[in-house]
Amino acid sequence: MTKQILTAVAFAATAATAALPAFAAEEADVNGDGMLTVSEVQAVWPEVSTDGFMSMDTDGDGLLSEEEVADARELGSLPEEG
Ligand SMILES: [Ca+2]
Ligand SMILES: [Ca+2]
Repeated sequence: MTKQILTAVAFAATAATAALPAFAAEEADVNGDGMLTVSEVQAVWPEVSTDGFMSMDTDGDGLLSEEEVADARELGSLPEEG
């Protein structure tokens, strides 16, 4: 029974990843520092221009924090997760 559940969970995770046009911010964060650089963003959202990135980077530190990503999603500048 447990094995069946684990298989189902693994399958669901694989299917979700394959179908996702948008990535979770944690997946985009290649170096795992909790912040997204312009290259990390563009690796998963190639449609985001550098200008677009700068407009999302509201405090201008050159990195998107989780909060800035959330704000960008609210404004529709970044694709929603899943
Ligand atoms: Ca990062
Ligand atoms: Ca920032």
